[in-house]
Amino acid sequence: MLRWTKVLGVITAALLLLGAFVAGCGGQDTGQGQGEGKQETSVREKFGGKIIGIEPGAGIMKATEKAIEEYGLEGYELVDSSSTGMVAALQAAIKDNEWVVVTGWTPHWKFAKWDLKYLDDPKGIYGGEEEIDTIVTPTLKEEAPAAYQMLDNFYWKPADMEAVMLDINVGEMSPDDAARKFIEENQDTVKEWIPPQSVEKGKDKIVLGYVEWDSEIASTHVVKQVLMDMGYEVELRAVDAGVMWQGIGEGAFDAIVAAWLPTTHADYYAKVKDKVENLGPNLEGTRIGLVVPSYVTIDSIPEMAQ
Ligand code: PBE
Repeated sequence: MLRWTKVLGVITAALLLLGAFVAGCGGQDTGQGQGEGKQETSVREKFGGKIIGIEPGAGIMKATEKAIEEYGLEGYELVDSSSTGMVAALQAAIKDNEWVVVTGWTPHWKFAKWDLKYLDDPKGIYGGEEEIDTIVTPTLKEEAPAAYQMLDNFYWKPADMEAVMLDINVGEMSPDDAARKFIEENQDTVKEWIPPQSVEKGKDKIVLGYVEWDSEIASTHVVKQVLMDMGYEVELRAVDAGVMWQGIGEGAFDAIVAAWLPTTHADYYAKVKDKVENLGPNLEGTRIGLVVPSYVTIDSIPEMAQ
């Protein structure tokens, strides 16, 4: 027979356990909005006092140093990393639902993979919309007229570049395979880049300099494959941003398709401007800035100082 004292005992024990559980949950809170004596976690603490950067030579790193100064973010450390390191930090934080702020840019496949947002930049430190220009060495026009014309005609849309980036980074294709796939699937676009047969090929080999940013891996490999289809031998040289600009300035490279202008690479460009030929944009509508997962509850860079 069921005894009431026993039933009451079980209920009491259950209530006590529930009470302990609720108290335990409260204790694990971040402390935000809690009673006296507990400090609110600052925005800076939530970000671990870090901004996850990429390679030191990138324009976005210089812009971020300036942003730290202009917005009074001295408590933050800008961490040197790489494009892959930045994405890995983003991925790890998102997995744990933690706050993270990274140097980010568009076009980039990370926006297709995760729900992310740019922090507003009211002082315009990161500049507005930009373009990516194609820059060649001034002798290329005579040395390889067909390659020169192809590079001059090369123009695509952010969505095109994103498709190639996604195949490489999410689809795990090699950059060359992803470039070939793009060419096969976009024959009308690619046809417009290739000059008529009557244009002279000139020298056999074309050297392209680039930096291993995801966006530039995509564009440079597409150009490589198209030039190869035109009968050129193409050598790609993956270097630092500084070396890329120096290389195109000194004629060590025939071309680069990775000039983010007018802001991101302004300093680099100013140094070589008179020694190169700028063939204009190959893509328009780029952006750089500080990027966070959408669940981060601040919306602007000045709020990072809180
Ligand atoms: N990026 C991608 C480069 C240009 C291309 C934005 C990382 C930079 O910051 O220099």
